[in-house]
This record gives sequence, structure tokens and C-alpha cells, in this order.
Amino acid sequence: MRSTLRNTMIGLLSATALAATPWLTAPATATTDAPQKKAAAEFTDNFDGAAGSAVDGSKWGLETGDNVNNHERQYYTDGNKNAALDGNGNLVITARKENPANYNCWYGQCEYTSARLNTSQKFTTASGHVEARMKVPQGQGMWPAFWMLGDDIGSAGWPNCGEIDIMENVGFEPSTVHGTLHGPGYSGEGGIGAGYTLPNGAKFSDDFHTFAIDWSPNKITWSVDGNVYQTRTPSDLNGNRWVFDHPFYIILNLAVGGYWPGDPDGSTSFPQQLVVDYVKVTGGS
Ligand SMILES: [Ca+2]
Repeated sequence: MRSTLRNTMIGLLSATALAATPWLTAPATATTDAPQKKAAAEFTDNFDGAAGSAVDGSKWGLETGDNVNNHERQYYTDGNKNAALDGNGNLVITARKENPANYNCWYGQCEYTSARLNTSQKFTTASGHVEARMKVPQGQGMWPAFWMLGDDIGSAGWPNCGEIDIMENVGFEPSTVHGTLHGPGYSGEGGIGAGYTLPNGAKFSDDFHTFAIDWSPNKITWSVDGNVYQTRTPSDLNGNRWVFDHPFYIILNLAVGGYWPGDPDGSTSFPQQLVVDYVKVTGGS
């Protein structure tokens, strides 16, 4: 996402997770000291469930609030307000032009609602095949993303914790997605990445596609529908530090507006939907 929801994340962690579970502040020595004894980290959510129900709380947490870091325009809500199962095996993250509860954003009264989910405190991995199958929305100002942040963001901060953007799409580029690494010395506009463009002017919003990384020590490759379009190793970082050697958690969100996509305009229809068939991780560690 080229930046993080730091204000909300820190608020969420300190106010909720850390207060409720003080053991989280202890070093995770049991897992990090004996990786050879640990089973491969696996994660699957096929988003099966009744229409309208919220996501599985054992797998996902919802981040709430606004995000001034990217100048995003939406307010992220909790429960099933903007992230719900559709009853057909999909998670639907819906961005609406509304403000039903007097939500306050960095720019004043919020203009939009949406949702942002993560597996922080629930699932992390430091390698493996990380994949989602999804159909993105289409419209000026839309910014769907499937990405990962280093689990040590609370102590190391961003970008030292590392950020792996598996898939980002901005509304003014309907045929292209981006995969990017952010870390110390290569964050924000300096992120290391590449784009993948569908042939013949096809739009990503026309159909479902799979977006994945294959992540091993000192190497990450990105693919769309199995087509590898980018490989990154420490030699790509211009002498900067590779920070993708520790556990990361997964994030799914649909941002509205911001520095990169620009804001919605008269051509943008609402509601907009990011439809996710599944998220899975195999061969993780
Ligand atoms: Ca599914």
C-alpha cells in the first residue's frame, strides 16, 4: 500500500490485543529458536459461510478507522458492515459512499466506508506460497490490495518491518497490477517492484485472477494466474537491507482514494466490491 495504517494499527494493538493478551509482549523464542521442529505454516480460508456473515474471527481481525498516511478517503468499519461472506464461497469487501455513524476522518467527516482485514496475532509466515483468487473493482479512486507486513511492526516500525505487496491495483490502470517490496531505504515511492498487464486491453475487474508470491530465503517471485512476472533478491536492493527473513501477516483491503490512485470523481460508481474466492498459504514457515 506504499504506507501503512500505523495510527490505527498501533491503537488497535495497544488498546485491544496487548491489553487483553499481555503474553504477546514476550519474545516468541519457542517458534523462532526451533524452526526445524515446527510444522509448515499453512493457512486457508475459502470464505464458505452464510450470506451476510462476518469473516472467521479465528483467522482475521478487522482494522478500523481512517488512514492519513496515504491520504485515503475511506473509514474502515468492523463486523460485517463492509466485509461479509456472500453465501457463494466469497468474501466481499464493499466500499460505499456513505457515512452512517458520523465517522470522523483526517480530512473531516468521512465520505466513504470500506474494510481492511489482517491475520495479525492469528497467522504469520516467513516463507511459502501465498495466494489469493479475487476479482477487483473498477473505478477511479479504487485501490484494492493483497499484501503483507512484518509482524514486528510494533517494535521495528515501518518500513523496517518490511512490506510485501502481492497485488495492488489502482482504478486508473484497470489492466495492470503491481507487486512491490518496501523496506528501509526503499519505501514509499522508492519501493522495488514491477507491474503485470493483461493482454488485449482486458481489465482485471472483468474476471477472477490468482495473485501469488513464492517466497523462500533471499528470493521472492510474483505471479498472476501462474505467470511469473517478477523475481527479487537482496541484490536488487542497491545495498539496502533485505527485511523479508522473519514472520509476516496477511492483509486484504479496499482503499478509496489517496495519493497513488487519486480520489474518486464523477465517473466512479458506488458501491464497489473486491470479491475474494480464497486466500491460502502452503509451504510456509
Ligand atoms: Ca471460495
